[in-house]
This record gives sequence, C-alpha cells and structure tokens, in this order.
Amino acid sequence: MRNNILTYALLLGFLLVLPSGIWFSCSQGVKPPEAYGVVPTEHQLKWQQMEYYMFVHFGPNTFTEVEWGDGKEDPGVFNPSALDCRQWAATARAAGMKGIILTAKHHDGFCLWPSQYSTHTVRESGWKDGKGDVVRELSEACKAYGLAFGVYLSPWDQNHPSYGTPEYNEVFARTLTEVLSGYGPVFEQWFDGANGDAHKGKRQVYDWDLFHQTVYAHQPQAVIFSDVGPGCRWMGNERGVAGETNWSRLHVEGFEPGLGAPPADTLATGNIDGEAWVPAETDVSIRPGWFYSAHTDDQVKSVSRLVDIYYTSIGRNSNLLLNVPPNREGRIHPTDSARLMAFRKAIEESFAHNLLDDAILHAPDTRGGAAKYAAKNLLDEDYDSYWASDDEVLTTSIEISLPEAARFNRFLVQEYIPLGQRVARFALESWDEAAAGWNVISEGTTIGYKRILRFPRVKAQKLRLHILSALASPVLNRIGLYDAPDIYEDTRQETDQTLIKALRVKWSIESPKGETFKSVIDGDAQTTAVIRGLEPLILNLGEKLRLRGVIYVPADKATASHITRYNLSVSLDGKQWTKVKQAAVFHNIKNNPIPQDVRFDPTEQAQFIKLEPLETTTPDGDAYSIAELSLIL
Ligand code: FUL
Repeated sequence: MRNNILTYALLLGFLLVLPSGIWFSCSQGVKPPEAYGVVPTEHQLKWQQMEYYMFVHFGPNTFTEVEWGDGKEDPGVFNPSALDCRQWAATARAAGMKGIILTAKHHDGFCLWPSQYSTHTVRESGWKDGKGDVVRELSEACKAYGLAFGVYLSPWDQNHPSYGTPEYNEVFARTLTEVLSGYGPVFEQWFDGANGDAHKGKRQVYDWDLFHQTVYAHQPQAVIFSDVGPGCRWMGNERGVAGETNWSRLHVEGFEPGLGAPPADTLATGNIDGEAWVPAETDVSIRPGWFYSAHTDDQVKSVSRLVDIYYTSIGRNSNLLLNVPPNREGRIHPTDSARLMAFRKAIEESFAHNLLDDAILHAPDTRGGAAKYAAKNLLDEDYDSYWASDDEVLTTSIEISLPEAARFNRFLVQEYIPLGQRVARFALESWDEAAAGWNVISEGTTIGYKRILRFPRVKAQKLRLHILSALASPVLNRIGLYDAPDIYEDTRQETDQTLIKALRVKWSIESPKGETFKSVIDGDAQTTAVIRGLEPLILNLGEKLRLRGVIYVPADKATASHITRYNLSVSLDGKQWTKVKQAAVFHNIKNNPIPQDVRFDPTEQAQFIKLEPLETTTPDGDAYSIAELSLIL
C-alpha cells in the first residue's frame, strides 16, 4: 500500500511537471544557429555600429594648397591663425558623427604633435611659438564632445632621413607608440597605402607585423585600417562608392597594403569565401581634394551627393569616413558645416518613421517554431534579438502585412553579423491582388551589417522579404520600410561654366590631329580620348585670353592611364612657348581622379595651351587618357 501511494504520488508529480517540462524544452531546447565562417571581433562589431565619423586632413598642405607635400616645405608654413579643435568636434557631433580621425602625419612627414623622432613638426613651426600640439587639442576636444578619436599616420614619409632603410621601421614604430600611448583611447588606426615614391626606387619594405603589434600593445581595441585590414579595409576608390555586393570577408593571405593590395574591384566587393573578417570603410572628401583650399569653397558636395554617398556606403555594408578639412584659420568652413547639418537632417527625415512599426510579420521557416527566433525580433531595438530559420533553410521569405496600404521608397535590412555574413541575394516584393502573384519592387545581393535599397516610391499593403540565396540559414536582426522625402536644393554656381561654354565654340585641337581628340573639348567628361606615344596636347583657343589656369579632367576610372607628371606651356602664336609649369605633379590622381586645377600667374594674353605629359599612372605605358581640358579665367 505504501508502495502504491508512493507510485501514485510520483505519477501525479510526473503528470504535473511533464507538460511544463515539455514546453520548457521546446522553447529553450532550440539551439541558436552556429556562426558561419569568420565573424567580427567584439571591437570590429562596436566599430561597425559607429557607422559614420569624420576624417580631418590638416597640415602644411592646408597652407601650400597641394594634395601631397614633398616633405621639403618650411615647417613655418604651418600657422593656423585661430585653430579650434572644439569647433571641429562640435561640428562632428552636431552632424551625427561618432568620432574623428586626424591626419597626425601625412606623406610629407610633418607631425601635428611635437614628436621626438622628427624635426619636421608643430614644434618647428611658428604656431603657438612651437608649443602647440594638434593631437592633444583634438583628442581632448573629442573627449569633451563624447566622440571617439582615431589616428592617421602615413607610413610613406618624404621627410624622414631614414625612410627607405630598415631603420625607418623602428622609427615608425616609435612614432606610433608616441601617439598611441600619449593621448588616450584610439578607436581606429589608419594606415595609408599610398607611396608615390615607389617607382623612383625609394621603396621602403614595411614591417607590418611590428606596426600591428605596436598598435595592439597600446590600444588593443583599435581597429586597424589599411587596404587589407586587419581591422577594416579600404573599399577601393575615393568616390564614396562601395560595392553593391559587399562581403565583409576578404582574402588577405599573400597581400599587403599599398602596391601589394588586391585589385580595387576586389576591395569594393570583398570575397565571398575570404578567410578574414575585414569589413569595408568608405573614405571620401566633402570637397574635391583631401586638404582645404579656398578655390574649392564653391565645390563642397551638395546634400543630394552626400545622401547618394550615404546609400553607397552605409547603405552597402560599409562605414562612412567623411573628410571635412579645416581651413587656414584652423576651423571648419561654414559652407561645409552647413552642408553637414542639412545632410544629417535629410537622413533623419528619411528614416524617421518605420512603416513596419505596426505591421504583422509572418515567417513560415522560423527556427524550431520558437518564440526566441520569431520575426517580431526584426522590429525591436535590441541588437541581440534576431530572427533565424532552421539550419537547412537557405531560401525563405518573411511576409509583411501593413495595417493599410502605404507609400514607401526605402527598405532597410540588417544581418546579425556576430553569426557571420550569410545572405547572397534577396528581394523585396509586393502582392499584386489582380494578378494574384508577387512583384519584385527591388533586389539586392549581400546584406551584411546594413543594406538599404532605394527605389522609386511605390504603394502596397502586403509585402515580402524574399531570401533568394544564402550560404547558411539567414539570421536577420532588423528590417525597416520608409518613405524618404525628395531632396530639392540648389547646387554649385554655374557662372564660370556658362562662360566657358560660350568660349568653347572657338576652340580646336591642334595636336594630335584627328576627329576623336575633339572629345577633349566637347564639354562632356564622359567622352574620353586616349593619346598614344605621350604626344603633347595642343589646344588653340581661337582668340587671345588672359588665363589664370587650366583644368585637366582625367577619365573617371581608376584603370585609365592618368597623367601624373607634366609640363604646361602657353603661347600667343603656337610657335614661341612660355613654360608655366615644369615637371609638375598631379598628386593622388590614381585613387582620386578628380578635375585637376593647374593655377599659374595670370598670363598677359595666350591663345595656345600645350600639355606635355611626362609620366602616367601606368609607368611603362605610352598612352594617357583625358576627358576634358578647360580653363580657369
Ligand atoms: C590616400 C592619400 O594619398 C590621400 O592624400 C588621402 O590621405 C587619402 C585619404 O588616402 O591614399
């Protein structure tokens, strides 16, 4: 009897406990998806979540108006009259940026702090009687404004006497140590791969392992930027356009920054099966060049251009590092700052209201049917809650019902990247009641941390996110649907261009002979001439003019052969020439093929212009390309 009672009690207990036990195992027993491939470190994830921060190019070039100083400048040229790093920080903060990266040392070797390893620094300048330190002022301003601080240090150094010898690696490591141990936390260390001296035989073999160890010894959390990471990578151009397909994985074995980097188009897209997690960072300047020049005050990028850049960078799984160069006073120019505020406003208005807030989501393939992985997680603010499907599911969809039909023109989707990047192709579709079928509104390839699709406004009530191809079961943590307002604005003044258009009718190309070369003066930068044998280009203006300069517009392609070194002459009669530039250089033209202003002392009168190329970006090539030749009057 005693036994019976015991058995009875046990059975009852079992029956009472069992149902809740079963329920418990259903919800908790569904294992989370395993990570796919390489994944970001905790620091890379935090970095990616910053999304948008400021680049500051400042130094002697600000005063000499060149893009690449040669290190022979008198340090005295650096003399900002009213340097105000707090104004930079306040501007960045108000623009919605999360940090600032400063060119503490550019290719001219000039250090914006009084480095003990150089004699070409703020200490040697007249600024603040040689007692100033821009790195100190900016790092403190960043702290005060709640911004992260980052450092750009160019390995290429045209000033340091040891450059080109193994000793330079030690010098550079000590220089790094100085900056990384003396100014508080650094979120990103930027290593520029550019080396304009490489072809002249002055080639430094960099000790990258030493440089990386030095960074991590002092700033273990710092994300290291270079063409190939290891923390984040250059995305291959300076136009602000990341690959539409953009994997955060990259093949890095056998590559190194600079000349040993993968091709630009690989950097733009990453590698689907890359063995390292090296997400893209899009660096682009708000002005045509990286350093301030008063001549570009009317060429600050328009709001719509900046908004385009937002979509081709942050909207394509890349962070955006937007360069805003301070002027000779040492302040950000009001035009740049007004543009930044309008840009922020345009983006905030675009994403102010997620039309999915009240939507009902239905995901048939939710992982194990478990609440933990339900589609509603796509709409909350918690980064770590996500929707996932079962492991074997590689194509699936999430149906979306809006409370009523709505108009929209943007779709945002995020993968939960701590578990890797998985989706290879997806589409946003709307239900067509009449045809009883789904219509594609827009589609994309990779998603990654964040992907935004932009398309003409449509109206719909029932939609679906269709995952068409994935490398592993999709894991998404956010989706959004928005109706971004259209942008109306007036852009740069066209006065000069109108005048040139009127003058251009009289122009002709004297040399080389041939119809195809007319494209150089057709006013259309999309049409490009390729001139063989490095033959000089001679332009006849058809009348005598007072000239202040010439503009060389290179072909808008990194693969084209651009002129890097040239002579420029002017003439009254096409016979007697006066050289206004001799062996002059177009800096950084390979990576940033923007129109190149060649300014000279105004000529009395000139009717002929001769551009004589001496070297091109393809050093052994014997041809150069040119989209347009124009005038500065
Ligand atoms: C390039 C440099 O050569 C430019 O001057 C600029 O600093 C840009 C951000 O990177 O490689």
